[in-house]
Amino acid sequence: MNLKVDFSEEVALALEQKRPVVALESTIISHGMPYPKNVETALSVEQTIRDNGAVPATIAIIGGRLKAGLSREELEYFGKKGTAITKVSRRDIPTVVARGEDGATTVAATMIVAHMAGIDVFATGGIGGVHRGAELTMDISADLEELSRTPVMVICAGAKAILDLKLTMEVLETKGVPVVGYKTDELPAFYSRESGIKLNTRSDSPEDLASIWKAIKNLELGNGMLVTNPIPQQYSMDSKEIGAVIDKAINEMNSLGIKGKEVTPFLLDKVQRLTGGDSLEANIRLVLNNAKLAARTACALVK
Ligand code: PSU
Ligand code: MN
Repeated sequence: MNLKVDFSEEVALALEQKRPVVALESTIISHGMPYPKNVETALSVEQTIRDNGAVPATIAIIGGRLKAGLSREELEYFGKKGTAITKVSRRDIPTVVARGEDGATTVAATMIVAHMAGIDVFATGGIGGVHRGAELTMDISADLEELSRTPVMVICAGAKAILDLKLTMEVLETKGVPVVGYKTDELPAFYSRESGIKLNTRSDSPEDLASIWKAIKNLELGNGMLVTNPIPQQYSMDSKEIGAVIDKAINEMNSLGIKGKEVTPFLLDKVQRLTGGDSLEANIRLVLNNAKLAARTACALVK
């Protein structure tokens, strides 16, 4: 019995039988994509995980309770309410729980709940990181700190160029987070496969990812691990084109004076609007690709 987390029946049974489980975040649903594409995507991500032999556990807070595994109705609720739901990172968890409120969990908060639930593998789209201009604003996502202190493997497609990718990599290095390129020597930049930033570690199979993960656990290092899985070639976007759109979005954000936790959702929304849905399609494809790799890695882990 886990007193901290409420499990769906499917997730509880899978964990009890030591079958592979993959955690998923809920901020990507409420704040990362528009309705109804967000709900459609959440459902197909869950299906992809099942098709690849694992059980999906979408993480969220409902009525002040930490949840692992949401019903279709609950996914629909988060998708429909969108940004009206509180975006919950580590610092927001106690308030939302104490007040019995609902919350959509970011990468950081999802890692925390996944760890409490006993789930090792977590698939998402992109992580938060060091924002451009952070030398003045100090805007560095709590996702990076969490990767250094919570033992969960996060599988993503790199990070969006709304961030300063070089500084993001520096902070991850300082904090001792292994960043592993899946079948690549370079950090993928979310919408495109290349960033020009070399990675220290490359892995070419789910079994190898699982073995690196087991070393972290066996040695009790206590930190997480970041796997960066490039968007499939056929969906990859032109990085110059998307770069220009991102510059425009950042200028608009600065002129509006948007700060703090609103920054990332504002930029995600702006970029999607400015590219007329092309970037949304790429976003969906890369999340599905990450879900597949996460499921295969979770399967390799229980072998
Ligand atoms: N980047 C994306 N899509 C997302 C997010 C980031 O490409 O949906 C979300 C994730 O939930 C991530 C959060 O954990 O934004 C980071 O927010 P912040 O920068 O405020 O820490
Ligand atoms: Mn921030």
